[in-house]
Amino acid sequence: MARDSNPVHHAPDLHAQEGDRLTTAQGVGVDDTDHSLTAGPRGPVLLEDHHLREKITHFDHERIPERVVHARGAGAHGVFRAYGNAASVTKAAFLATPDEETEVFVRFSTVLGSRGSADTVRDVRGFATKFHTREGTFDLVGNNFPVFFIQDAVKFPDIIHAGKPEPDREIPQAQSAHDTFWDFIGSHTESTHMAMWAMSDRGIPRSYRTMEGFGVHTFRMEATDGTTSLVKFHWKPHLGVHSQVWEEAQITQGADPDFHRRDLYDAIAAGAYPQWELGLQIMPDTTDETFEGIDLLDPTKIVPEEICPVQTVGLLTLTEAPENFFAETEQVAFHVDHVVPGIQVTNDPLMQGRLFSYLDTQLSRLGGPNFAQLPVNRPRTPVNDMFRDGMHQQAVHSGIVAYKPNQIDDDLPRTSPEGEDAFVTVPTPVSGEKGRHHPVSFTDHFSQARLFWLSLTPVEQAHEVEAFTFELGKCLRQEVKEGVLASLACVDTDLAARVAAGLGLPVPDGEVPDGVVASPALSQIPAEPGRVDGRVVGVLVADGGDLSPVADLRTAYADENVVVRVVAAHGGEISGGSGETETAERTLLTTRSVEYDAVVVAPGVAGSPVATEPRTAVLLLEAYRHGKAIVALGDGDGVLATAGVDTSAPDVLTCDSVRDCVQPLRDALGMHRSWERLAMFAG
Ligand code: HDE
Repeated sequence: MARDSNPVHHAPDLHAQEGDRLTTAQGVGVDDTDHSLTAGPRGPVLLEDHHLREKITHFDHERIPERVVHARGAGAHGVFRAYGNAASVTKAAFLATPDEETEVFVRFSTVLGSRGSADTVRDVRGFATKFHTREGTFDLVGNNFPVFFIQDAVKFPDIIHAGKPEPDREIPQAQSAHDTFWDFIGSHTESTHMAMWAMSDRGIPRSYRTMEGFGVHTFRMEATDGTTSLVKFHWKPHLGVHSQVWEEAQITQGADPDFHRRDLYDAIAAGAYPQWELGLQIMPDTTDETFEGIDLLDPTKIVPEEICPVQTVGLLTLTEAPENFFAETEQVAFHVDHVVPGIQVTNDPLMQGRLFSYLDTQLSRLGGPNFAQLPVNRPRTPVNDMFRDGMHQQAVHSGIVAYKPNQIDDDLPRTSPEGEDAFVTVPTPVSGEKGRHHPVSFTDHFSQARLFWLSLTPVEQAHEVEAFTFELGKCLRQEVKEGVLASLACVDTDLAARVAAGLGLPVPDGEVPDGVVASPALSQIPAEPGRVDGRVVGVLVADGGDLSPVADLRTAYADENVVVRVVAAHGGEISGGSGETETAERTLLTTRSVEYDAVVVAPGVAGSPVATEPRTAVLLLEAYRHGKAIVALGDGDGVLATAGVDTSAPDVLTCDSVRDCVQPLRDALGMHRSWERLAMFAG
């Protein structure tokens, strides 16, 4: 999509920079913006220099408060196309109308870190989507996990205070591996299920493009005929659900803190548009709001896909990076209560608290009540809200009437008569005694944590054990570790024993729930190779070697948008043995294994200084340890052996020619990692 197709760019009334002449904020031409006005060449700077003061004053106020959570994020514009099959459950036009296209803006984020923190930390990821529908704005403010740490919004400041850097020394940044976080988790058994997700591979996604998304709470949908259903939202990535491994995530934090951001923008620039299908789990709207014994108002519970399949109802495609990070990604304001006719909130107490929080925080973050007028937030439908004035008001409202009812203006604007689309709350009955209740149906904190554990494959379980052992191993206080181990002992005896062994602590007793059935859909390991779009293959080449594999691999994977990168000892041009040349895109100094999903060693590297350069061994051994496909072409196997890579290990491919490796390499990429090799390391 061309640059000027950015919808925000073309929003009406947008004051952009205009013309080619430098001016002051008042539009007066500036003759010199590099020298302050002084009395004499070496004299004092004069207060009279308006341009100097205006320029610095504006600069001084360039920063706004970062989000209190989800501060680090990246966004993109795109389009959502409805399949139309959701019409039986919702009257929301953007879902119910076949082929209806709706402009969207999506912002992905981490939760704990500051705006400048690294992308690949272990954390939950935000997945917030603003649908600019023709019936007004719908925001689906979700995460990449389907559950949350707490059941009641009143606990949100507590969990966030516990997870943020400890306030005395403000460390650690963007990390959950510290005492206060695990102190909270150990003393809140309802957090155990979410902690299992956070310690799984899901906590360290490979890319935003390979994350699932979830609305978490149960919503109520209303169809045209008035029938209602209880619904959970899912985003299913076209590329499958893939993660980094922990050491890789840690290396990435230093080697490329912008890894996910860059990946998102690069994919869009390359035309490999990220895509997700929107899915719904549709359940009957019963008076007890439960499904198969699961309380649908409890945000620490999932409904396994095996008992309520996800039905896909539309396709999201991200097509354009923002033109300006601040204007769009930083100023976008989502709200759980931005819903359109056909979609309603429920009494989930976590959701109810969120209904208050988002607008409240945005008032201070965006400096007043008029942020809905910002281009990225502005509804694409006419707005006639009768709100007036306030900080940063952009509109020049005409007329004298801003109240209802009125006689002066024929009582305009009118409210919507019955039958015309307006948001009308479904009249659900409410009764009960006022009080600070603890519903009995919210008290089972371990059976779904166990369900999650049982649904993982052995290698994924090994990663879970490693993550708990790492995080608790970073805690300084014994009672904190013991508190969490006590919860793990109620999830699974083997899990608790393995983590305890790693920490050198005794295994506590725990009562493990009976009769829990696994949900295979929760495992990330694909049954068969998936799509490989946007996957990156690094080809290690040397001067005087054979460079033809670079072009051959590019040709072989051209249709699938696989990126083939030339890695060499030095920058500039590399000359092959037969006179061919390639430009080095990365050098051993500027690259790191984390950039590649697979590494290929070209023929001829073996005899060159590249083979014995220590960074070559680092590159290859990291790729090997992280379960990535490695290909040795021709004499490349010698390079692997020198580096210490076991050439007989799974998915270490030795091939005479590119032709022989194209299919096995594609399959290996499609499986994402060599699970067999990772299982070997997991012991
Ligand atoms: Fe949020 N959350 N949250 N949250 N949340 C915010 O709103 C809050 C929760 C989520 O890219 C804040 O504008 C409370 C669950 C995302 O701009 C704030 C509770 C889920 C984003 C806030 C929760 C989310 C936020 C901070 C417990 C998944 C980033 C800045 C009741 C379903 C949106 C802002 C973006 C942001 C409050 C729990 C998702 C403070 C009180 C559960 C994706 O209002």
